[in-house]
Amino acid sequence: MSAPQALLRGRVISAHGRHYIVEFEDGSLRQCYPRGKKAGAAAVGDHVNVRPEGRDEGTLDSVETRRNLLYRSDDMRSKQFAANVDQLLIVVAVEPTFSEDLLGRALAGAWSADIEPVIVLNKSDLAAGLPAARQKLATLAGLGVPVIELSAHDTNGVRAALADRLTGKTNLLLGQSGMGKSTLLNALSPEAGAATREHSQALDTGRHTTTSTRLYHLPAPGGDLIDSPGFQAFGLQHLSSKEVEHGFPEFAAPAEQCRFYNCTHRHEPGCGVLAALAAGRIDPARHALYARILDDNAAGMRY
Ligand SMILES: Nc1nc2c(ncn2[C@@H]2O[C@H](COP(=O)(O)OP(=O)(O)OP(=O)(O)O)[C@@H](O)[C@H]2O)c(=O)[nH]1
Ligand SMILES: [Mg+2]
Ligand SMILES: [Zn+2]
Repeated sequence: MSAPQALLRGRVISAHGRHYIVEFEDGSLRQCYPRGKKAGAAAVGDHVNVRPEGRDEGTLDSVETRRNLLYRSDDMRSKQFAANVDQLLIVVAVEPTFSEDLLGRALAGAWSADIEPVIVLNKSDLAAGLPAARQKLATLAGLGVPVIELSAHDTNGVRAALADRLTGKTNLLLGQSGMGKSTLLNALSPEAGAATREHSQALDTGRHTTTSTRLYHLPAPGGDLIDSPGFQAFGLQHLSSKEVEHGFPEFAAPAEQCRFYNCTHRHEPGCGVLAALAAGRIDPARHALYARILDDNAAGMRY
């Protein structure tokens, strides 16, 4: 009987249920399965230790402590998007219409996990709808979130707008289906483009939709980019009320004026946030979203 092989450190580049593809420092890949429950919840982007089995398989021995984990959780299920993310690229488009509710939730998820968010407004070539899309993003731009307008079909334009921003970072593409996440990835990395087809499913419309999350390496100047399937819900039930509040950075300064230290900024007297809302310094739609997330979470706790 031969001695067990030493552990190898790698990074999860794709996850399908409890089956992971892990990449190692020499660029080799192994299909890995968790051993026992302890290693059962790795996410794309996780650094893991793997015991090699044969030529191209392995068992996941442990998941290293994460810097952050972006995830969503609704009543029935929760989903890990990715771990150890430096920058979140939330992709919206001129068409099809995007949901401001989902966008606000994704931003709150990023801020509460201390991940830097950027909004990419794609399909700027569809000029007729561009002013309306810009208008929908005006409040968020006013909060200081970078909004990058581009057309994923214009490869040179995409590289000029994004390549430097992505360098040296792990970047996650997130957004509703059809916004152009995979098209953007293809513009930044033609090699990744070929691979994305394997992770997609053809729809009746002739479109392809991404079915699994995967990390790709970008050509020079470099960086990693994670493509993910479009989301249709973005519950934040794993967040405490204080963490939800952290997802609304414009509340921070006015909240210092609240009379009660545990103010929820919804109906308390002497609330600095409600005062700022009444004075027009906080956007009503943002406050309504904050209240909706807290209501969802309170309802979720009753199940
Ligand atoms: N006009 C125009 N169409 C675009 C642009 N970018 C992407 N599209 C089209 O939008 C459709 C959806 O693009 P995808 O890249 O598959 O969108 P996705 O966000 O990856 O969608 P899911 O994988 O389902 O989440 C495709 O038909 C693209 O050709 C753009 O800049 N302009
Ligand atoms: Mg896609
Ligand atoms: Zn308050």
